[in-house]
Amino acid sequence: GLLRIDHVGIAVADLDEAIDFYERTFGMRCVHRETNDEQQVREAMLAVGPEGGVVQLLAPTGPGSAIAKFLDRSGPGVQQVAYTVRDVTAAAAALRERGLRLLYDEPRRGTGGSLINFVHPKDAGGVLIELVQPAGA
Ligand code: MC0
Repeated sequence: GLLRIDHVGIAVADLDEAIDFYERTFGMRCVHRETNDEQQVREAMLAVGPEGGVVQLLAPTGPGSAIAKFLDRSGPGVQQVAYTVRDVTAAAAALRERGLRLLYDEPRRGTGGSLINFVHPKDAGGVLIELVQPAGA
């Protein structure tokens, strides 16, 4: 089952500019930065507050990136909602059994060494859903 909202992912064209906007406008704090070559993204995690969740800012590193395609089609905005799970393989299997298309046969590497998979947005009411099994879980 799902444990909690892991993060909300927002596609941006310029990562540094977006970090600056979130920090200065909303007082969020950038707690992590990473480049994920497989996903072709540069990303930053911004903590909402001491007990709040995190917002993930995602910028493309190349034209083949899912984020580049999203920006071309839709412009900047919410690209995904991610949920924390204990076991991403089991969670993916359970959703597949309920008829949803998962994007990967096997989990791939996400932020901070997590394991991730995605539900196709057309099978989830137009929302790209990410499943996140945190590192060490
Ligand atoms: C596409 N569609 C979306 C969407 N992306 N709808 C809602 N949210 C999105 N993010 C819609 C399109 O508008 C289209 O609708 C339909 O889905 C199919 O589009 P498509 O042209 O067939 O598909 P693509 O090529 O745009 O790919 C969509 C897909 C792709 C979700 C398969 O973005 C993907 O593989 N995403 C998973 C990886 C990813 O997002 N990586 C970046 C974050 P119409 O009605 O026009 O047919 S990396 C990350 O998140 C990691 C670092 C982490 O958190 O740990």
